[in-house]
Amino acid sequence: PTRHNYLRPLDILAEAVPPDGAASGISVTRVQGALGLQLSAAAPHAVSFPASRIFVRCDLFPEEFSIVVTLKPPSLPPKKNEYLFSVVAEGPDALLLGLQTNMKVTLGPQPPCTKVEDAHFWFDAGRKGLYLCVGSEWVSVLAAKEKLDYVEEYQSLHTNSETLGLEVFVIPEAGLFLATANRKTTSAVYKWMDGKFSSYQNIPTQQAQSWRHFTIGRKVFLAVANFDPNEKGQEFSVIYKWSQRKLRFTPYQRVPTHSARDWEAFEVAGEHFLAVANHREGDNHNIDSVIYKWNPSTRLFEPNQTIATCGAYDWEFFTVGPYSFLVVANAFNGTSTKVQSHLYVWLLGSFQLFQSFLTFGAADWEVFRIGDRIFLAVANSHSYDVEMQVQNDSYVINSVIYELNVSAQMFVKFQEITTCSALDWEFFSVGEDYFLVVANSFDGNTFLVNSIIYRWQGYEGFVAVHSLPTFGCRDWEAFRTAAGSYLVYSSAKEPLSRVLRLRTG
Ligand SMILES: [Ca+2]
Ligand SMILES: [Ca+2]
Ligand SMILES: [Ca+2]
Repeated sequence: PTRHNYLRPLDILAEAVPPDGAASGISVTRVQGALGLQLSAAAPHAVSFPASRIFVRCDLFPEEFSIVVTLKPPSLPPKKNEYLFSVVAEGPDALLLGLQTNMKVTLGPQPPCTKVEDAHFWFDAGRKGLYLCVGSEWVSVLAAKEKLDYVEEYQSLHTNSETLGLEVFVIPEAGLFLATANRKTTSAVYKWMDGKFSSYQNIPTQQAQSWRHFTIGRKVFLAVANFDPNEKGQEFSVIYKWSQRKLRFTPYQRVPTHSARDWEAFEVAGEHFLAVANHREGDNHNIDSVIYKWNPSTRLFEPNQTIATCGAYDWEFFTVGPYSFLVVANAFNGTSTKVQSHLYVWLLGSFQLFQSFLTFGAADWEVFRIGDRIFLAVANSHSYDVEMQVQNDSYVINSVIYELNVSAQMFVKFQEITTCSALDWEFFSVGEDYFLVVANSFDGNTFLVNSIIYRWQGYEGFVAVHSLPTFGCRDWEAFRTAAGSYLVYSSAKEPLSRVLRLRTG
């Protein structure tokens, strides 16, 4: 059957009610301003009309349609075969579909859906969704479109010290966790319990910059990027493994790094990789960052490829169809923050240069998809050049969103957004809307600057919708629980991270 896009919403009752409604026991009534039809209980009646009257240009009854019914029953006796709406075949008068009046709607948490509940409804008040039990599954039949209304402060998380990176992750059967990369000698893992993050485990780190959670098979790992050497002068970052027995992270592998800023974990052709962003070695920012590959027989990560970087800050991995990409944020070459950040593509067993972007103290790349469009946003933190006089506004600069042009096989500038020493972009969605939040950290005078939430508005691109006062904002993460959607951000300038709740209406 062809699609019948010309079908507009129809007032079925208006079709069905005969002009002399009153004579057939139907009267027009008004309840609280809403016009309705009252069916008299005394005279049983079938109000019907042939479907051909509405489907004038199609021979077949549509496979899918929806009916909106507002029913105000004084009382409904549970009679069998009493329908609010039915579709009857022509000729033999066989019932094709019947919407019964004695619908069972359960409220509260998700009830079981077995044979007993078949054809029952469940209304999830939290998510404003109506579900129908079909077979043994709750099928969504009506879902309210969630819209971001505003954000509200939800939890103040006092941390061991200033927090540079945040990582939110789920461990199956253990729960939702937040790892904080703290400036001083102890970082922490928090567990979401009773709707709050509670202290769960402290982990000694050296000026930790970020955490990266990843899994290999059923093994759960958490890698920390240590910026400083330890008290013995040894410089390394550590991969921790989740112990199913201790229910804690335990050290698994030490990896020599140089002022590590970031770890990225990814899989290419069934093999597991970890890439470290080495920021500098001593005063030298022009060093190698390293991609490690998991060796399934030694069960260790081994160096696989080195990539020359300058003041590397962040790695971001993504795929486009069969292609794997890795992009690095290069922040500083020793004299200038105006450097090329490079995008690499996996070809013949290694990453090869694909495209370069001029960036200014690039601190973060964020890849995201809207429909079938692919975007890459860079957070530019600082415009600085030794040879040029440092300008006052060198922190208030543009960060750039690029979009993949598939036919040109390259990313092209999509939008520039003015940011204040941007350190992170985080993409998230609420209902059918897409958002980007930026970590604005410094405007040249103060760390007290607003971080901004932008909403995707199609042709207009991203438009600022919320301004959130932050202090030395360093990292944003979005996460969801059964109870709702949240954002959490860290501060590099005070030992306080904040969880914000996304209020939807
Ligand atoms: Ca990263
Ligand atoms: Ca990011
Ligand atoms: Ca982030």
